Amino acid sequence: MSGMGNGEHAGADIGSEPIHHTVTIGMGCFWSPDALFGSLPGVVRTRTGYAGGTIPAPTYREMGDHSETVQITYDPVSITLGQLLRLFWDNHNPYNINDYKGRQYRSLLIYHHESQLDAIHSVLKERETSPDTEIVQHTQFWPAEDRHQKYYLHRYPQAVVALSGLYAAHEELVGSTVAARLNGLAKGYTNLSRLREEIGSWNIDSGERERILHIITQIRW
Ligand code: MHO
Repeated sequence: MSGMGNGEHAGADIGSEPIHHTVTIGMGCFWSPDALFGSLPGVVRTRTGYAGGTIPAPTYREMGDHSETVQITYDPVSITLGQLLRLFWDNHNPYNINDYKGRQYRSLLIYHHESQLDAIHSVLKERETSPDTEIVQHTQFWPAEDRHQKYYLHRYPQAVVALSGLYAAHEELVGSTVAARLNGLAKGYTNLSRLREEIGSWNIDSGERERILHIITQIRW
């Protein structure tokens, strides 16, 4: 997934290939925002991880000065950064009174390209008060352990087993749009009929579409 950096903003026209953008957000425990943003049409991929600090190779137990974050890759034609940011600020408490959240849970917004600053400033202007969110440029993102990826989907082991038939590597499964949506479904941020309708509009071959629909229809959500 090295292709998720700044390079994705370069090159205005690469034919019909969609250009994806990335933003990384910290808004407390990363399980729920992984599901919230993963449920949204236009979000291509989510990953939980540690960012915003300096120690190398952080883990959940030894996070050091990093924060829990979700890295969101999105198609800016389908969903704007402004929409993502409104959801970000409307779905957590972005104030850190007396540092009660500590670094692990602080409100953090990491932009991946300077062109994202305009949207950040204009959404900030819409707000009545200015949040304590720290806004910094992306340097390094350390993916979290498997058990923290698509956390709510783990409640449906059948779904994970079925999906592993679609993806050769576990990392591919975790990084798939389908897993992001199903994690959102498992948490209750979307519903089955909305999801089926969306999958009907995806630009994938009909065999793959059938296999995905078959899997999600089999499971009792
Ligand atoms: N209160 C949650 C936080 C987990 S989140 C990955 C728990 O430990 O159950 O920080």
